[in-house]
Amino acid sequence: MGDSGTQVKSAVCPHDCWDTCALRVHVQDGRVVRVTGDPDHPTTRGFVCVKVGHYHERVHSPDRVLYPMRRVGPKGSGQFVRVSWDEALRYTAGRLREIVDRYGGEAVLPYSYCGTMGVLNYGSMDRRFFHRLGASRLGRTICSSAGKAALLYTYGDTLGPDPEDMVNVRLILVWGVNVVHSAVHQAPILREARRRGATVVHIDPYRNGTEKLADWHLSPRPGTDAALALGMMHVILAEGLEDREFVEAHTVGIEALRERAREWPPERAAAVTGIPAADIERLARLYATRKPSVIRAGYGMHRHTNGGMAIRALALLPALVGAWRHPGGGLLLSNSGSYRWNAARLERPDLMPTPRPREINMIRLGEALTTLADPPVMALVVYNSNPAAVAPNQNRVLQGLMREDLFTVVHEQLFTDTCRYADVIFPATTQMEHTDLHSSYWHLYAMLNEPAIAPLGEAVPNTEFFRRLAAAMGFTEPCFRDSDEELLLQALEGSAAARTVAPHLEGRAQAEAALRYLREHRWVKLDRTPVPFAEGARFPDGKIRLFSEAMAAAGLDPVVQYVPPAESAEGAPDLYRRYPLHLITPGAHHFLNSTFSNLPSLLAAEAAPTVYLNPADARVRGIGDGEWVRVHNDRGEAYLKARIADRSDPGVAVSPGLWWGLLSPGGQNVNSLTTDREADMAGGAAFHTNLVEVEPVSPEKAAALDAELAERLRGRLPPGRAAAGAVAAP
Ligand SMILES: Nc1nc2c(c(=O)[nH]1)N[C@H]1C(S)=C(S)[C@@H](COP(=O)(O)OP(=O)(O)OC[C@H]3O[C@@H](n4cnc5c(=O)[nH]c(N)nc54)[C@H](O)[C@@H]3O)O[C@H]1N2
Ligand SMILES: Nc1nc2c(c(=O)[nH]1)N[C@H]1C(S)=C(S)[C@@H](COP(=O)(O)OP(=O)(O)OC[C@H]3O[C@@H](n4cnc5c(=O)[nH]c(N)nc54)[C@H](O)[C@@H]3O)O[C@H]1N2
Ligand SMILES: [Mo]
Repeated sequence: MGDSGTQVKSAVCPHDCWDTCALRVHVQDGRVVRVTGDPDHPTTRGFVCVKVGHYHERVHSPDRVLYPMRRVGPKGSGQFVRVSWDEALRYTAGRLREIVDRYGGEAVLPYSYCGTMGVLNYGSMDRRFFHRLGASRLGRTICSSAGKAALLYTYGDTLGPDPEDMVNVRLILVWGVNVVHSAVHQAPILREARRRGATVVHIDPYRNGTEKLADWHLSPRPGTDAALALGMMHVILAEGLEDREFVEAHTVGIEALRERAREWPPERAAAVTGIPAADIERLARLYATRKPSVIRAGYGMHRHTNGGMAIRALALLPALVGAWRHPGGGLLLSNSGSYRWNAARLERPDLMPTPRPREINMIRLGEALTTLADPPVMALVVYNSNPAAVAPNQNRVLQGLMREDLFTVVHEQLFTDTCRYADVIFPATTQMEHTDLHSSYWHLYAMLNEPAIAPLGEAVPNTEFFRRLAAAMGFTEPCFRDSDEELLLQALEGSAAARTVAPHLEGRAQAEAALRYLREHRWVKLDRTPVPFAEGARFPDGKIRLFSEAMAAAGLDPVVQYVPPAESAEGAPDLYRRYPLHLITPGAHHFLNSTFSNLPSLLAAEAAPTVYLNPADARVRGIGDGEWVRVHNDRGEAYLKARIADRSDPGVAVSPGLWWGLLSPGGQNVNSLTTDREADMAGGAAFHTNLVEVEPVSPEKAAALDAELAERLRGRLPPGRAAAGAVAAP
């Protein structure tokens, strides 16, 4: 008990973020009143980001969906009436059955991503349900698939060093990760490493504030990182700076890589990246000689049409200089391979019909809804995601969601953009109201979340929603009755967490011991080697692939190559003449994708949908700071407020997102401009590969936009804060 009857409970942050924090939840009279960071958790260190510091506002937001609802007005009108769970389930099951009978199971498409990263609510009962139904499978590519594929091709696993060990390395390349906005618990580690003598280099076309944590900032043109890495490899190999012993013992293909690197003298890399050749040489020498070193990579450079190859190029660097020998060294893009939750038990792929149903890439949702036949998509079941706001090529997506004959079911916590297009909406619990297990793609702590408050309204977790839907569909397999407790144990069976807690036990007994331990201690640090690739890769022969047969078989360059981004001066000269600005669209400081984008405090801090322009680009277009602009390309348009700042080089515009369309002038956000083209590996998304033009708007239009934004935000800003006021500096 804290003061004045406040109870402090423990929880885990569920969001799709590197840091996966341990939370302290302050509860008063059954309401969450405050959320803080757990001081006992080694990477959370007692603080949370500005977003999660407002999680309580999300839990008790007036936007919460608290009861099942059924559409009454025309599609997209946002008119719904409350119905009972029974009625909503009966109606949904009836419509799904009709569709499956007429078109087959593949006419149903699930759409989910990482609204919660909880192991159970991310994927368990839901997957069983769709497998049993024979629904189309969803390719969950929107975030990390291209980069993970590159790691798998190179190392056979998605592992990196322990971030806590990074305080002891002497060189950190912070490459395409937005530390101050998207990975804030990396910041104290960078500071501590520097205090101990490390050099930090920040490589990003967007000066997002992370450069202030670094000794040196380099600004490559968007989508050119593979060329930068190839230039570095050229210098390293030409000057004999590679770790010969490591390369010989633990890699295959050095001759092929040597040949490729020879084609990339620093001058060529400079012409592509815009980084002076002398800087590329300096970076290469620094990288090869200052040891131990780590590349702290993010997903920025992989959200491009050539993003898989960008990560492939980065992944080769630590193998060349033997950076994997040292704790904290190597490359950290993802540690998700460390956890080994029992996905097969949870998801039951064996329930799927043979042959397996078709897979639909989630970033091509608009296309799938508007053009697919044999069968067409007739039902869409959305949970853990807000596709109307987060998916690329938004006009196409909305066109699909507007189809009168599409049956759309949404299970949500809040009334989002996607809810607007639903036929039935079901209420979902937040992390404060349900149980789950968590891993991180950054640190190595397995964590347990238990409810801090009772579910609000009639909300249920994803697991329960699909349990109920399965019953309504008449699915009788016992696995559709597994409780959350049972699912926790299934997830833990054979997992790294269970093996850490109870190495002397096996199977069920081990899982039970792990769950008991987590209930008592809340987290456990995985017993995992600090040097995952010190003895080579996770392939049967142990060799890191500098040359990859698997890449060749997939039609990729088996070594590594730079291909210009599909939308760029080099990659599409005609398009570039019409749309000469490269637009990148990373996460905003106060929002997490489209999560948090409805909260008054955070909306006030972001103030207006924004695009950062370089002063030179603004000047030639007659655009002043704080003015509305129209940003457009062949896919669509967005009205944004221009901020003129030296945050990017000329030719590069940055729009942090994501605003809800419901709260944006014109009703759409920046994804009306983004490409739904697939990246070079694993169908990944290319949110940062866009060419656009930016133009000023008339004073009348500007006044109308101000009025529209104020109207959309009415009642959402704290008292005294006008809409579209000064944009708070992140
Ligand atoms: N505040 C906040 N935090 C978040 C999120 C959010 O939306 N807001 N999203 C969460 C999610 S889902 C994820 S996956 C992570 C993602 O977090 P990050 O890995 O940081 O990924 P991004 O934000 O896409 O981009 C990171 C940086 O890469 C830069 N970048 C873009 N193109 C290039 C390029 O070609 N080369 C290089 N070197 N850099 C480039 C961008 O300018 C940006 O500063 O963050 C999570 N955390
Ligand atoms: N332009 C642009 N677009 C992007 C990106 C970008 O960098 N630029 N980033 C992309 C990336 S990295 C990602 S990961 C995707 C993210 O795309 P999404 O996974 O769709 O992410 P969010 O916008 O956070 O929306 C998640 C939704 O899930 C809901 N939710 C949360 N928890 C639960 C739950 O337990 N149950 C249910 N049923 N619902 C829940 C939330 O209320 C929220 O509305 O967006 C992508 N979109
Ligand atoms: Mo993501």
